[in-house]
Amino acid sequence: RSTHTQPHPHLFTCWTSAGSRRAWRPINPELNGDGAEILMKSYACQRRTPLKHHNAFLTEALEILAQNAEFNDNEGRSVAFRRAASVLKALPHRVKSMEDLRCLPCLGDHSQRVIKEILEDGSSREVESTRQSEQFQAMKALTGVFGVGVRTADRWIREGLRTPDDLIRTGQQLNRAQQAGVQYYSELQRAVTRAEAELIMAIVEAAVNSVLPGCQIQLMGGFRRGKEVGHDVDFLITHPEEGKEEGLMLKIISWLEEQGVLLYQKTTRNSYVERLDGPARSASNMDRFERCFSIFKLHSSASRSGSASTSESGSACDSGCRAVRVDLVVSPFSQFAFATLGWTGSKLFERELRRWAGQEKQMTLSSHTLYDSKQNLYLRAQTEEEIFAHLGLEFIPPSERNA
Ligand code: DCT
Ligand code: MG
Repeated sequence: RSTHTQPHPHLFTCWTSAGSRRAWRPINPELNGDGAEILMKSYACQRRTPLKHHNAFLTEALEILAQNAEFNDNEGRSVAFRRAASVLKALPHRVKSMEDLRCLPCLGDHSQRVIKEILEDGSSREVESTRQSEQFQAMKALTGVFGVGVRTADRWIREGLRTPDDLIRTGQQLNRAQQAGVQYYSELQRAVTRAEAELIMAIVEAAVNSVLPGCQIQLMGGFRRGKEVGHDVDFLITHPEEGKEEGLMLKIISWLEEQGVLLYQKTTRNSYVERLDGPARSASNMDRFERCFSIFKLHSSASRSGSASTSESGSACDSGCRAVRVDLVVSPFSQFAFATLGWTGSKLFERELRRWAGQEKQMTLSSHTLYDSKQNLYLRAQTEEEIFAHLGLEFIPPSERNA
């Protein structure tokens, strides 16, 4: 089988033999299975990635290696494994042999070796030894504490600490977020269900409506993409009259505090001013909206009550009540479409959108704006559809952004 110069840099089609004739096959994923190759575009934001897919047995393994690379502060390697996993999530069938991977983009040598071993032996030695390594497990446990990043966890591990209980036992200096993280550890480890997310939505709506009527409130992140569980609940809030949203977060927080809903909160104010900041993204890619990282106390019959924690860390509030991580973001109305796109995720989908904008379109995309460097102007948008159109991309609905 010979390959041919690609007709378009983002179309990964294969040069296939059809009798004596060789031709670019018009490829339709629906036709796959009768020998037709799959058309797989190279940026995740050009593809439809459903939540449920056919290759979890491979993607979970690759994502272990991605996570381990993150723990080792190796972002490039981590993204390479995540891109490989993401391509497999977009395949309309289960991978049965290495032949099925012909012509797929983003599958580097290392990812291919891992896939080959799993296909042949049922598991990958590298993945299994990573999963079982003390270093990996300790990093997972410690970065699983709210407020703890890779660098801090790594320092603690070098000091011989392994678990959140070790932090308490040895009397580590913890900041306020980490203290809450340790206190509610086992609660926050438990997946948040959609039913719980909806209960929290009702509380947030009550808070927002009572301090500023007429706001729009949207459930973001994984729940907007159709996930049934998440590690937190993300909300985006705006008001159709630009300017009315200023100072809104503080009012919402006061209301929630009065109701005794908050176990923890840290609010950062909106620091984005287009006129002063321009389109450049901050190094961390974080947006700069008014934002509140919080832990809600949820009383509910829908939320499973009474954590059966036996460890010192993680004892939640009283039984019948549950701690849940909640992120609140307030956006000016004119930036709402960009904020919506930026806060829907997945993280890889967002990263790929920004990479597409920069590399293919000479544009800068953030959760605030889209800037066109060739025309030297900001491209405005009222809807996500308009942003995809500005970027020259087919619109991908949230439920298919699970890259
Ligand atoms: N986000 C991003 N880049 C990051 C962090 C977040 O683009 N580094 C965006 C994408 C998703 C959204 O913010 C919410 O983030 P998370 O809650 O971390 O992700 P999630 O998809 O909602 O995952 P989960 O279901 O586990 O909460
Ligand atoms: Mg989330």
